[in-house]
Amino acid sequence: MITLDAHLAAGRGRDAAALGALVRAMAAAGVKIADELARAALIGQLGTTGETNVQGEKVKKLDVWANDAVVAALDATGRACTLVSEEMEEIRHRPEQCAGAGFVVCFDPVDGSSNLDVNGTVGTIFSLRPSRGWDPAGPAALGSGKEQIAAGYVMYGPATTLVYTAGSGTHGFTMDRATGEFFLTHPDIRIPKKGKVYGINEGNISTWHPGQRAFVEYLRTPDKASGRPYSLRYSGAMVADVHRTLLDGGLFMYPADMRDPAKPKGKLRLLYEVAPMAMVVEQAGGRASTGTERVLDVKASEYHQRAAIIVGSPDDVALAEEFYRR
Ligand code: FDP
Repeated sequence: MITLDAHLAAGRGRDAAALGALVRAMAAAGVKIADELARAALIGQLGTTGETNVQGEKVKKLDVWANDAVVAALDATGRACTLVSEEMEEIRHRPEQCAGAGFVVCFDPVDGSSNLDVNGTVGTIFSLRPSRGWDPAGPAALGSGKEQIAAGYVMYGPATTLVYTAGSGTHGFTMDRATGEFFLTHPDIRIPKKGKVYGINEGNISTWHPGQRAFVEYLRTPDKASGRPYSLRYSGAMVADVHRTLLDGGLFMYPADMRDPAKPKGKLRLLYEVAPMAMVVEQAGGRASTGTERVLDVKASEYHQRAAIIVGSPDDVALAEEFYRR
């Protein structure tokens, strides 16, 4: 079986070596995080630190620990010019790591933190953009999600899985727990054109756009010919819900809160959740939309900007967009 190392070594393009080093670093951090998660209840690593972050959320011990693990692994590559993390209010810019093929790495060390204390699935999401000519003074210079040259995630479930794309297909690897080595188990993933499952937090229904409400109502309405009703699955961790959607088809949605229609509010973060997952799914033949535009066209104006996402099978996402237009 092909290892992640061999797969990355076969990468082409002028930044392939640096890109390979950074994806390997994410895998190395993933091995450590998987181990820490498995022991967390035994070594006092569950629960919160007692601090509250800028978003007013309680900081979990494992969020901080995993952030440090990812930063250390990326730093060791010498290519991590700028780091943008969900767990760091400020970006971390290291000019000495920007020479040649330096990268902006955006990451969420533990996605789905609310699952941590209940032994649920969580993940780590990452996105790489070239730092060439980038002005660290402003996120606008990052451009849209189309500037990403690689993106992926590690999922800590019954098995630890790494899925990544460097712009030519989406590939899945499974970690051998005995050695920490990742093997290619899901080469060139192709998402089904249409699915049978949708994932969304329906508790938020009163805040949705009318098109979103009508679309979910449509998915729930029986009609044999079009394969309805769809089933609902929602894990509370974007990584787990997107992974299921990637393999089985259907939709994962976190739409905007439209209580003030003039100010739609997404929940998930554009740079290290929404844009990377959009690239991963598009590279597998899927689509990702905010409901009204392609996710990868959205430009960041803030590092911790939030955005809506409807991601999954191409026919299902296209239909969702149609409901938003009605
Ligand atoms: P969490 O807040 O637990 O870290 O990253 C945000 C995220 O999890 C996603 O992983 C998940 O899909 C979503 O939020 C869950 O939010 P709700 O609890 O509002 O459904």
